[in-house]
Amino acid sequence: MEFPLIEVERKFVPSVDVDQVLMESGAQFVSDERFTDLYVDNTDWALTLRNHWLRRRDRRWELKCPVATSAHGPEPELDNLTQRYLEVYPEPEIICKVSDLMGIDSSSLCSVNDLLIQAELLEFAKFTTERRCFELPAGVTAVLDRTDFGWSVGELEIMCKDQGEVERAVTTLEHLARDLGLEIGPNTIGKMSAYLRQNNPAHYKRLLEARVLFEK
Ligand code: V4E
Repeated sequence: MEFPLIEVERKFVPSVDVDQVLMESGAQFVSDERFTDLYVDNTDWALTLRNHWLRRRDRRWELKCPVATSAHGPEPELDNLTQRYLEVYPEPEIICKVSDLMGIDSSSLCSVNDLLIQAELLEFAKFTTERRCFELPAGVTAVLDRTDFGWSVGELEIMCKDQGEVERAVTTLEHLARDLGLEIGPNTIGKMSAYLRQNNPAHYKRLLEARVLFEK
C-alpha cells in the first residue's frame, strides 16, 4: 500500500471467553501470527517523548506517528483508550520524518539502518507477540495478543484512509466495545507500556510525565 494509513485502535482486557464473545458477535477467525518487535530511540528518548515509535517488526521497519485529535474531541487523558496513529512503512518516508523530528541532515541516508547510525538510535525494547486475528463487520479487525514477557491485551482496529474517516471510526469502536462488554480496567495498557513498566521504569516514568503514556 503506497499511502500511509491511519490506524484507529481501542485496547481492551481479554476475558477468558473473549474468542466466544467475538465469534457470537459475527467475528470470523482469520489467522494466527507471531512476530518480534524491536523498538529504537536515542539516549534522550527524543522519539518516544514525542510519541513517535520506530520499530522493526520481523524484517520491516515501521514508524507510528500521532495524529491530531479533533478540536471537539475529548482530552487525551479521557480519550486514551482509542488511539489514532499514522503508520509509515516506506523507508524514505521514515527517514524523512525521523530526520525532521531530530533535526539531522538526511541527504546521505539511504536506509533506516543508515539513519540508526546517524541519529544514534539504539534498541530499547524487544519482544515477541503471538497474535490471533479476527474480522468483524464494518471493517473492524480484532486482535488478541500475548507477549513472551507474559502480557495479554486485545485491540479493536479500523484502518482509515484519511482524517475524515477517523472520528467515525472512533465512534464505531467505542460502540462496539460497549456492545461486546469489553473490559476497560486498571490493566488496559498496551504491550509497550507493560514492557517498560516491567523492564525500564525510568523511561516509563518520563513517558508518563510527558503524558505520552497514561496509567489507567
Ligand atoms: C503507539 C504506541 C506504541 C507503539 C506500539 O503501538 P501498539 O499499537 O500498542 O502496538 P501493536 O503491536 O499493537 O501495533 P499494531 O500491530 O496494532 O500496529 S507504544 C505506546 N504507544 C502509544 C499508546 C498510548 N499512549 N496509549 C495506549 C493505550 N496505547 C498506545
